Amino acid sequence: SELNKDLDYDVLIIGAGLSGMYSLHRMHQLGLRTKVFEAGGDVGGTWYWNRYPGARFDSESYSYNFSFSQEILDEWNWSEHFASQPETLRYCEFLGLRRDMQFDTRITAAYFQDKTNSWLLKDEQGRQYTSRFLVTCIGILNNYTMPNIPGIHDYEGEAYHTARWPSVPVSFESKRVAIIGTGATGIQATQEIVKTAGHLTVFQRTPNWSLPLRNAPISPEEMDEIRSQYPEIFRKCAESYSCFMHVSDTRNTLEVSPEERQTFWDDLYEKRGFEKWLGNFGNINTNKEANDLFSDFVAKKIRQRVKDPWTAETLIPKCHGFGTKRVPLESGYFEAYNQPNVRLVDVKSNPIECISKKGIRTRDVDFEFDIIIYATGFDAVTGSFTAIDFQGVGGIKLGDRWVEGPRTFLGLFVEGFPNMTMVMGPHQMFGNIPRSVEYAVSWVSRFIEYCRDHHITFAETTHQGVLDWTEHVHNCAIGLLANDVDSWMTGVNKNLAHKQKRIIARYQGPAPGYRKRAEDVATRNYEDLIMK
Ligand code: NA7
Repeated sequence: SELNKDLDYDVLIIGAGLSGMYSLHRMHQLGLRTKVFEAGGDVGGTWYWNRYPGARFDSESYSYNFSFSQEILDEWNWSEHFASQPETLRYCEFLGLRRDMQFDTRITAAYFQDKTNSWLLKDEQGRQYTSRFLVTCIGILNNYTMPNIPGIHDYEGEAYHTARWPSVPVSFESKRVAIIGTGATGIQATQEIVKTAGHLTVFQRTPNWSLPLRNAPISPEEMDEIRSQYPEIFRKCAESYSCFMHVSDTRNTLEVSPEERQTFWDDLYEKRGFEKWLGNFGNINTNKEANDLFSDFVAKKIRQRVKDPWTAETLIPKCHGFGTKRVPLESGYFEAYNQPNVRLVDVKSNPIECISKKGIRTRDVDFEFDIIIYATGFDAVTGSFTAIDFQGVGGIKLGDRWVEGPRTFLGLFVEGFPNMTMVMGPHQMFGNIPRSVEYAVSWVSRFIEYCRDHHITFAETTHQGVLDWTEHVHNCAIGLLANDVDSWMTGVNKNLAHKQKRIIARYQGPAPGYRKRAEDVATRNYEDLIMK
């Protein structure tokens, strides 16, 4: 701190979700003067904002929690295999990481100060803060987007985006409810709201390959059993491709006999969580023929579950294969369409023309609604960064650096942005997020500790480092069917004019490979970076 005595803080952190909370904890352990800014009124990030009915984990609860504190592992009990949003928000609050957090503070600008090698942050109220280091913990799914449909503001009923759900309960009792969007969020909201709504209409543009979540309560005895297995759970996550408890089957889909394949998939279909995706034959993600076979298997299940043949066919994706987008997990989603008060509208064949004062007007039908729910997604990954005016050395804008897609070193550093590290930045390992967060935060805190101990006041990635990492990320993406499909994972958001082109937004190689490369940099005392 002696080095930074003219600055307000040693470290500033933006965001109080999982990344920001754990970063703060590590900075406290280092005894650094730290401040966290959070736009929301409390901790939780994703779990603070996404309070929509039905919001819950698709990761096993006990693979999602932090592993850094034995005390927390001993004290916290999960009540379900896949916890709901209220429980997860309680978990975030329970962590007790609020000291040095400033809530209701939206950072609008972050400028690197060349003369002092420091960061200057500005908030919405015009207040300013300076520090040596900046750690961005702004999430990958943060800036929600509204659909680009005319008339949204004309609507006179209740309207909500799922990512800005009010804290007061919303009643659907005898209401006519519309949901636009059938991603992971729309599917979770639909299957919950259908339980109480008077009438529900789902507006679908693209169907998704969704599979049963198979959630179940956790009894106290079972929780004790899980607790005793934590080391094993975290070991599995550390070794797996994308930090989940599931390991893919190395057999080639096409070399397994049809009977054996059918038995394997029938068993898999009964399993919990992402096992059906991540524990599947690995080559369904790379081989179109293998992918088609499993997609057909899932299509048959949808046909068995949905009574009306038109609805069933409309709910089956035709233009993308299974698992090429994030697979939403469901609990009774398909059966919801068997209820007489539920209707599916295919906006591809019957497009939405506008939102009217009373509801939604499509080409064929003029609908009236009491409530419209927008489950229309996010300006993902890079959107969190472009929402803030980041300026690096010589006033260079981060947005300008990334016009052709993100370019980073390890997803942690950006060229021209010294002393700034990103937790869950583009081209970083995502997967089961908390596992990746724990690693990235540990890397960042060891790096900041090193800088402190070696009186380093300037640290930046090299141009070559960025070239090499960007090339590596692009190489890891080769052959994965997911990159041939529009989704938030390929950076596409059809509601945003500048996001119509696919990019490689995330690192898609194995997580252990990511950690090995990042660890090598740390072990070699960060000599890959320019340090002064
Ligand atoms: P997603 O997965 O981006 O889904 C957004 C949904 O909204 C998707 O079905 C879109 O259809 C639909 N959408 C968006 N704009 C429109 C318009 N204008 N008209 C009709 N339909 C529209 O976001 P989620 O919130 O569900 O999930 C994000 C992640 O959060 C999820 O993957 C988990 O990791 C957690 P489209 O597919 O673009 O045709």
